Amino acid sequence: MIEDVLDVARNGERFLVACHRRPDADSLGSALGLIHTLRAIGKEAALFMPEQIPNSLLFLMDGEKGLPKIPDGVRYDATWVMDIAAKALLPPGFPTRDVTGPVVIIDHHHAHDDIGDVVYRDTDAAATGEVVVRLIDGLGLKSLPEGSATPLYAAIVSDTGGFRYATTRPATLRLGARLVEEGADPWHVAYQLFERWEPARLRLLSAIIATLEMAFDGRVAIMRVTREMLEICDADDDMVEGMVNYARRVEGAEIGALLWEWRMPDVAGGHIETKVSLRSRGDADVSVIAAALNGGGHRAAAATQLNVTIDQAEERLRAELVKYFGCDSPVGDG
Ligand SMILES: [Mn+2]
Repeated sequence: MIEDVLDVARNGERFLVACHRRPDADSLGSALGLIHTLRAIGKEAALFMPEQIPNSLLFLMDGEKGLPKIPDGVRYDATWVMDIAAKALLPPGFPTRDVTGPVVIIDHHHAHDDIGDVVYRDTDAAATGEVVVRLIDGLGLKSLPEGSATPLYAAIVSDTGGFRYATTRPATLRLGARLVEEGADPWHVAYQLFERWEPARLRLLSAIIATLEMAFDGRVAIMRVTREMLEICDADDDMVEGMVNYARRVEGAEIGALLWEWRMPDVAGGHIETKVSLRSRGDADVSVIAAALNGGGHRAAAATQLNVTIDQAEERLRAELVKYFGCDSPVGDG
């Protein structure tokens, strides 16, 4: 409940704020928004950031330094983790309980497992950034804390695809207006998040689009990205973010899928698994397909990771799609 969360903020003095693994704009933007909020009510707040921040999100940091690890002997009154639905998504090296204190979850996903001692999850919110604004209002702050408008605006713009997705409600747009009134610059944020692509990323997009295959009578668009493609394009994994949306663009496709050869960062020798990202335009529920493959997500966006080769992953995906549609993909389709 929101009151429990506000009590944590009021009663503690020193906080740690973390994002989910491989932070995105909502996770990092809401973390920074919360940090500015905690400081505005006179508390100490630090960002835990053990991973490299993607280039497209560096503008959010605005002089803020993340802690790659916790200095010896430091203890927190509570640790907040933003935009996280499952324990497996905690950042690498997340400190133990004696260091973190109680763990507070602020999120807008359906939870996959029990995580956190105090949980505020609003599955109606378009972004975790929206939930943070509710905390700001709940704490009775008269205006948005200094430095919070841009990261919170970025969080919402990113998770709504630029106020385009079905999660965009009148309240979301009003909140966007409020954040712009408080100093967020729409073009600056959109440019950083969506429009500023390195040449390698465009080359990678071109290579990914070249793999497009249509299946199930045009109802499914499947693309892939391999380690070889990344190497040839001189691209890195961060650049794959959002590529699956191009599969969803195909007219007539109800589901877009991207199969991605993923090098496990924590495993020596670079063990490779396959990530399967799924998108729908709203009619198909891809969370059902992802769940059948031990993954999860929303109706319109879901994913899983399989410890198999990319070809085996495609076979398993197609088998689930056969079950989902109740029909076979016609031979020669594509
Ligand atoms: Mn989010």
